[in-house]
Amino acid sequence: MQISRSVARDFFGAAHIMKIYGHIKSGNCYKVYLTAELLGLRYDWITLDNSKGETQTAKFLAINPNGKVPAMVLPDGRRLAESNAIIAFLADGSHLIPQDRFEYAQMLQWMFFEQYSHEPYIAVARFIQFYQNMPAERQAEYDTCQIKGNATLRLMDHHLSTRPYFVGTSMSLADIALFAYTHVADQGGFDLSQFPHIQDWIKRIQATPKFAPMLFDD
Ligand SMILES: N[C@@H](CCC(=O)N[C@@H](CS)C(=O)NCC(=O)O)C(=O)O
Repeated sequence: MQISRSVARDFFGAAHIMKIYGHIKSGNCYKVYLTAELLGLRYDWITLDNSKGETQTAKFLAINPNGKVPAMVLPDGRRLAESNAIIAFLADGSHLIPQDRFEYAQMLQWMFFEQYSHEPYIAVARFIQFYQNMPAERQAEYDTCQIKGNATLRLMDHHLSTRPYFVGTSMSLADIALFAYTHVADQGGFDLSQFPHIQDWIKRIQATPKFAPMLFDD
């Protein structure tokens, strides 16, 4: 799959717009896709499937030596990895980043929370169940992910019980970072019907103008 947005190319075929490397079914990559779409940015999307080893080629390791997607290359050649860093770059100066200094720090708080207390359990359980079809040797790890992931979902549900978004009164990068793997958490065995405030928040995000769903066909 290659998603291309108004690509402008020079005589030598070099793109004048940024390139984003990723796999849309990956929540980390989907964060970047959703942010770019919500902001109406122009970009070339280059699909790399990490489950097929496509992130370990010499060509891609020259872009991200850590061998993980998403990664971004700017038209001038500068490279950036880590989903939350990329969306922070893309959304700089936009309505997706709070102006207020304290709310800005709260947004970062939830983005760090996502990487340390959410993704390692909810995304990993999804990987084991949805991609690997529950290999016996990962059952214990999966069970731990259920305990830790459900604790995270309870915390999120409680937070959302008194507010529409994670920070302030409008959607921010904190919501995008947490939405990516939460809205497909059922694919990792999590029962979202137990979390009504998360369910309402998911619907709120999906109703946002220019919202782009995760694509499941490639
Ligand atoms: N903290 C990184 C995690 C990136 C990540 O784990 N990417 C996975 C796909 S979701 C990957 O490319 N894995 C390939 C590998 O580990 O070889 C981020 O937020 O971008």
